[in-house]
Amino acid sequence: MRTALITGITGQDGHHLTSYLLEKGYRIVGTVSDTDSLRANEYRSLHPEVKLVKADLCDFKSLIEVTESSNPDEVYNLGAASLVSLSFAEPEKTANSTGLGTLRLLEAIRVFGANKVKFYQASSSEMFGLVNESPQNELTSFHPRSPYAVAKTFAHYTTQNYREAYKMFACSGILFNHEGEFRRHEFVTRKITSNLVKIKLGKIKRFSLGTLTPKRDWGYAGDYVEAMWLMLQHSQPEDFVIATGQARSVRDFLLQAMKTLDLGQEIEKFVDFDESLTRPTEVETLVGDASKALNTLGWKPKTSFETLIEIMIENDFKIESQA
Ligand code: G4F
Repeated sequence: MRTALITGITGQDGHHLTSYLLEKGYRIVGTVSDTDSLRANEYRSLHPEVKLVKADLCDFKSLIEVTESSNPDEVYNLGAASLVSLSFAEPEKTANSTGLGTLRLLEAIRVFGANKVKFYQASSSEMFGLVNESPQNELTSFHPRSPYAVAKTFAHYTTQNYREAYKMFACSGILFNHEGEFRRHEFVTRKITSNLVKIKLGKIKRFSLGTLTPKRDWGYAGDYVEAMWLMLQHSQPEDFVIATGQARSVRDFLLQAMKTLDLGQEIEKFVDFDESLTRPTEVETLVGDASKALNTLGWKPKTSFETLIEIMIENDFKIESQA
């Protein structure tokens, strides 16, 4: 039986990756910074067979201990301070967990047994930032526009360096935005679906958003975790862009969600603009070219933009109807 060690296991991708790997017969160990937190308890109720261990990306000793005690074949580093907007308020914390945390984990694996363990780093399309070409692929240069993206870029290059310096099987998936039923409410897609469902149910009348013009390449998180696993089964460690290849604006997402809920197409009826939700440096458009993943790993996205929104709305309907 193969063992996977997953950091950030209680996050969106952790939930999807857990289900995916359990179906493949893996033993899974997940790290959490607090074993009694609400998120840890929620996770445990969904996946009671998974062992949660207290470890923190900011604490090297805990990473050494969990690597040794779990004795993993594969390590998925999904742990990060993942809210781009919050990273402007907490740049040092972000750099420590998202950037240096990856270095600490790689170093723990190197000390433990670099040749045995395969390592996956959750890199982000945010690293492309102020893009110089579209769509973005594995060779596109980075121009990060937030403390989050700067930290992710550090982690990406650190992963590359451990691969080259120590011959580790270490690779990065440069994932474009991916959403779904486990998305936290702070991200714009979930904020839109959950608030529109509340409006549909008569619970609220309006909600606020920042700028609606930025475009993102939105896919379904359930499809993207398959790509993470495929990267670690490939004959050699390489980096891959994972994306749908289609850019949609926040406005497009909002209008499609309103359409799905039969709420018409007049945004002003429900949404206020809130200046405080804008960012000091915005990323205007991200769209990925995942042809390397298709040609090398045989991966392609399965879920359409419209179906993704239906999945999220159906899930929010279930939650909000019971609340
Ligand atoms: O949903 P977002 O916060 O996601 P963002 O910043 O694109 O980052 C996400 O995707 C990355 C992959 O490319 C991940 F690495 C990262 O961890 C995260 O998962 O914002 C999307 C867009 C932005 O342009 C933002 O300015 O939506 C805009 N927006 C407009 N109003 C808003 C809001 N974003 C949020 N979070 N909240 C708003 O009210």
